Amino acid sequence: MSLLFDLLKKKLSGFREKLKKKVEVEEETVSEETIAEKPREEVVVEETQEEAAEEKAVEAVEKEKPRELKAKVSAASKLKRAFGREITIQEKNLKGLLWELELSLLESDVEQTTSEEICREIKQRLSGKKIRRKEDIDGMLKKEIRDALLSMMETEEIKLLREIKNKKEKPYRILFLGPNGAGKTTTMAKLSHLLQSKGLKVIWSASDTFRAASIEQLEKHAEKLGIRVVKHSYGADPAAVAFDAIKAAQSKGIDVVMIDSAGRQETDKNLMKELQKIVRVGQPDLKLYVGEAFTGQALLQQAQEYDKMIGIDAFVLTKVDTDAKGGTIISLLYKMKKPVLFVGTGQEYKDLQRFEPEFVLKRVIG
Ligand SMILES: Nc1nc2c(ncn2[C@@H]2O[C@H](COP(=O)(O)OP(=O)(O)O)[C@@H](O)[C@H]2O)c(=O)[nH]1
Ligand SMILES: [Mg+2]
Repeated sequence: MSLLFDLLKKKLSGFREKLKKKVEVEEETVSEETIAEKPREEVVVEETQEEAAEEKAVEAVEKEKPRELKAKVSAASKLKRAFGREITIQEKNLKGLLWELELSLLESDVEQTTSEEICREIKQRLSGKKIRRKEDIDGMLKKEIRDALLSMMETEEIKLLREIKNKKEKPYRILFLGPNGAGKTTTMAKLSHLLQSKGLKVIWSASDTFRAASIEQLEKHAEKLGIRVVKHSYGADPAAVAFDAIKAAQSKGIDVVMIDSAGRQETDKNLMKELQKIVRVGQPDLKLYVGEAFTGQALLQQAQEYDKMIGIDAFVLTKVDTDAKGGTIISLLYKMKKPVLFVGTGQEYKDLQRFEPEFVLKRVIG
């Protein structure tokens, strides 16, 4: 790391000197008063062959090192120390920063094409931008990167509580989708706990009739939370269970039905047919895809397949308390344009947080 920084420092100090000289020459001939009257002049930063060679050397060293965007933003922004009146940022000045950003994104598990597009967007935002002397360039660069990432993560907001309360014909129906072990059942329990704390009544449909012990697992949670489970036997038709649960909710005035489901491979045709039938019969208001936040590219592929076959309205990303780097969430939001409602932050009922984009930014760019 230190070798890398030495190279960067050398490169930036050469750059600084050059700018300083240029500005000093200008300031000898132009007084402060005339500067005020004159239209602003631009100092365009040119790159010498020497600098280009250094850049290559920096890149070679960087290839072997772990990266930290936080440090790199700050290093690249030393551009600022050049005391020009106004500097126009050119594409070539951004090469190093963008390269670093892309690697940081990839290391945070952002999918390849998404990270390329993010970098392109940031290049567009920054190229040609004029920087005034004394401007906080560290802050400016970070803000541009933040803004670009935020705009790429924008999705339509779903206010779940309001939707549940506004639904005229009770119950509100939520179908939980996603691969085995992703955390569907646990998330169902957490979300129920949350809704119960808001005074809503919940009932469950044990529509994972495939995996051994799934009904018992549901019943254990149900007992702790005081929730009724509608169940059939293993191997039964999951859509029929959902149908019964909805009927039970209608007759008892229960606000929300949560439908569990089995998660095998997304390529499993029978599973997809089973889920399509649950959708036909159960008419869910919300199809919630539960995925593990750290699975990266695989999560995106699975979710796209589920979306094609079943349709997804929103996501819950679980296990962010483990090694989730956050990049998966960026790719998911960018590629699928569907909101992430919650993130799972542990195994307890309370460990469900509303998703905020800041949460990802903190992890990805510091
Ligand atoms: N650390 C952590 N573990 C979780 C989280 N959500 C679920 N789990 C665990 O993941 C495992 C599988 O969860 P489960 O709900 O059975 O997944 P399902 O097969 O999709 O229904 C269980 O051991 C859960 O306790 C989370 O947010 N954080
Ligand atoms: Mg389950």
